[in-house]
Amino acid sequence: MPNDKNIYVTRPHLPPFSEFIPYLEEIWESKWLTNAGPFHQKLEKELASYLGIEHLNLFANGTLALVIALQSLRITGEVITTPFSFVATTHSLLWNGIKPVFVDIDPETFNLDPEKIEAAITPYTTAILPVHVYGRPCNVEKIQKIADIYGLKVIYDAAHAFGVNYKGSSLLKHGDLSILSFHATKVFTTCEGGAIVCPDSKIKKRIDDLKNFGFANETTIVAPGINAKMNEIQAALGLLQLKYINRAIDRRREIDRQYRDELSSVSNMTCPPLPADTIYNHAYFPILIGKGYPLSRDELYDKLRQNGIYARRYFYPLISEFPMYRGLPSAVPSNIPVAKKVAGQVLCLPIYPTLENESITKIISIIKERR
Ligand code: T4K
Repeated sequence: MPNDKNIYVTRPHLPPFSEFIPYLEEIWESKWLTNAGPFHQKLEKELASYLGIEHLNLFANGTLALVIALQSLRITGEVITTPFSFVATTHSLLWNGIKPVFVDIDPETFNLDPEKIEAAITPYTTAILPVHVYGRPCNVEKIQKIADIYGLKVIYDAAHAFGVNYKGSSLLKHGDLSILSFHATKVFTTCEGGAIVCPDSKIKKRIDDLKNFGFANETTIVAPGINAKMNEIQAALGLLQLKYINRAIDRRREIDRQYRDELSSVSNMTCPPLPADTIYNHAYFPILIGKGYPLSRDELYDKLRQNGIYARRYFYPLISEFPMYRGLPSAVPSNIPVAKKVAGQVLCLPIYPTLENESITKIISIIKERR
């Protein structure tokens, strides 16, 4: 259980409670609690407009959004993906009876290395499932080029990439579909929640059916769909969150700058540079601990914990090391050496809008203290 004195890797940015009450009153009054109610419909529209995308389907969480995204495009066989992510990425493949094929990551972006994708394609490959890890854009151009040559679908796990803009437009416009997470730990939250971003209304309708048991209308079931709907209370929180989201991201940007200014001079420790051509959401602040730093990554992690600072080793262990994946031929460490190295060096520092300057100073001074 969180303790107020501790500093966590993240905290949800909640709007003033008093402003949420009128939304709750409206829900109580209407007795409309779920099944694409008015707040749900409004949030889908407002999010699409805020994010600069065509269509968006709200979900109960990001994992179900991933599972349904794969189903909506009828993905089967093998899918190429990254071992350096949260385990939900590949669990969504197993839930669809699909075999994950791990490909190594790029040491700069921490995302799938496009140069290594082609070698992993087999006659069974139907799609690529890259992740914009920490909200940092994948090499979307190169990935699309490979997908076009081999006739593959691309579904982006954009769980961390809310609001990220790449080369002048939403990063979420790339690929066939993108999924978002609105979990409590994310830049934009509805407690639990998620979305699929899709380019046209036809696929939106199919996704809407799949997340509602497969109902196309009152009497027609078109697929063995699931219940993955977002409820009205979550959607109302999302609408209120949207009013504060720009300020929240601005504060994250300030914190990022402060860490970067203070930590970039620390030797044998790197703050990966901000992604190029990107308006970033500052969802995470990863640092990499190198060999000459006085402590190992895990020793620094422990030292911070002893001081009440709960930094996190996202994403260690690699997904490919978990029991349900480690037997796969692509999970052998020699196939994914960069991912293995980064997972052993990375530490994500606390970053969230209500993180106080005093706490930032404390974190920086512990990292700079060379013992
Ligand atoms: N794809 C990717 C790439 C993802 O990263 C995720 C989720 C998904 C897909 C799936 O999306 P969802 O189905 O979750 O929508 C967290 C989250 O549970 C998970 O959503 C997230 N990625 C992952 C990266 O992080 P944990 O196990 O690290 O969470 P936890 O409970 O340790 O929370 C971290 C810190 O956040 C706590 O120390 C304190 C703070 N916190 C957390 C919660 C839940 C709060 O202040 N309030 C809260 O309510 O997994």
